[in-house]
Amino acid sequence: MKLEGFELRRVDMPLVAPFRTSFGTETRRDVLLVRAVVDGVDGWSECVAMSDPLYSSEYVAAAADVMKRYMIPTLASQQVVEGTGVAPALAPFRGHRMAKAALETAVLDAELKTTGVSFARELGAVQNRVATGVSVGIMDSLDALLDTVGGYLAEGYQRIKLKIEPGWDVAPVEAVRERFGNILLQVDANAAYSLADAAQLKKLDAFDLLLIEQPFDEEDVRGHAELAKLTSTPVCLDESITSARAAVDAIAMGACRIVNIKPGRVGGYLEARRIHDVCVAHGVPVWCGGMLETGIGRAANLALAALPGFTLPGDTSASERYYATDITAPFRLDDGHLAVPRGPGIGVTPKAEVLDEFTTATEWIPAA
Ligand code: OSB
Ligand code: MG
Repeated sequence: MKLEGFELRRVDMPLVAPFRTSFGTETRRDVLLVRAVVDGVDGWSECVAMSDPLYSSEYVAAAADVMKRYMIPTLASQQVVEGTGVAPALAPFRGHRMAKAALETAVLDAELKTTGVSFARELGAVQNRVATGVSVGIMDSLDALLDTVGGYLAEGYQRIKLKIEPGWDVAPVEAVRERFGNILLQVDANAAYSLADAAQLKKLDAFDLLLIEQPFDEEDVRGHAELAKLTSTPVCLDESITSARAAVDAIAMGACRIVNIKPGRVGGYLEARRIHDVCVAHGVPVWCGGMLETGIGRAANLALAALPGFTLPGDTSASERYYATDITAPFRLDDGHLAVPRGPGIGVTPKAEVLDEFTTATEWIPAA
C-alpha cells in the first residue's frame, strides 16, 4: 500500500440563506475538502473549520496550513495508509482537531473504498435512516422566524433548534411554542451567556425544551454544572466536548445531561465513536451536530448518527437546507429522515463539474 499524497481544495459555497448565530452571520461556506490518494484510490473528507476563529479557535486557513506544514509530512514519512494510524501519528501536534479529523476521514474513506466496507458498517451503525432536525438562525423579526420554522416543519423536520443570544431568547422560544405547540424544540447559545445570566436562562424552563446547548464558554464546564443545578432544561454541551476524556469529565461534574457530537470538533469519527460509547455507558443521550457541511461531510455524519446511542434528532439536515447545488448527489428528506449511505467508504464522491464550478484553489501535496 502506498500513500501517494493529499489534495487540499478550497470550495466557496453560497448558502441558500444567511445563517446568523451569536458569533456571526454566514452567507457563504469556505469549505476545505481533502482528497487522500492511497494506491490510486481517492478518499474524500471535509474539514469543518469555519472561515474565522469564532465558533472555536480553528479556522480554515490555519487548518490548511497545519496540514501542509506538519501533518501531511508526518503521515507521508510514516506512510500511514490506514485510518486507525492517523490519530496516533498526529498525536504529537496539540489541538487542531478539525484538521486531524479531515485527514483521518480521507484516509479512512480511501481504505474503506478499497475494502468495500461502508462507513456505517465500520462505525457500528444500527439504522439505515436517521431522524433529522434543523438549526434555525437568529432572525430580524419574530414573524420571519415563525415563517422559517413553519416552512421547515412543513418539510417534515422532526425537531427545531433555535439559535439564541442575549436579547433573542425567551421571546422567540415563546413565539414558536405558542404557534407550533408540542413540537420537539431546543436552543443553542454558542457560548453567548455566563452564569450571571442564570435568571434569564431559567425563564426558558417554562417551555419544556429538549435541551439548552452550550450557553457558556467552552472552558466553563463548572459554570454549566452550576446552571444545571438551577434550571430544569437539560444542559447539552457542544464546544466544551473536545474529546472522550472531556465528555467523561463533563458528565462526572454534572455539567451536561446530553452531548452534541461533532466529529470535526473532537478530532475525527473514531474519537466521536468513543464519545458515543462513554455517553451510552453513562446513560447520556447523544445527537449528531452539524457545521453546515456539504454532502461530503454530511454523508459521514449520517453514518455516525446511525449508531445506537444517537437517540435524539441531529443537525443533519437535507442538502437544500444549506445549498442550492450540493457537491454530491443531494441528500433529501424523506418522512423526516435522511438515508444512511450504504456504498463503500463515506458512500459518496463529489460531482466533478460542480466541484470545478465552486473551487477557488487546489494544491497537491505529494507524499513521496
Ligand atoms: O453550534 O451547532 C452549532 C453551525 C456552525 C457552527 C456551529 C453550529 C452550527 C449549527 C448548524 O448549529 C448545524 C447544521 O445544520 O449544520
Ligand atoms: Mg452548537
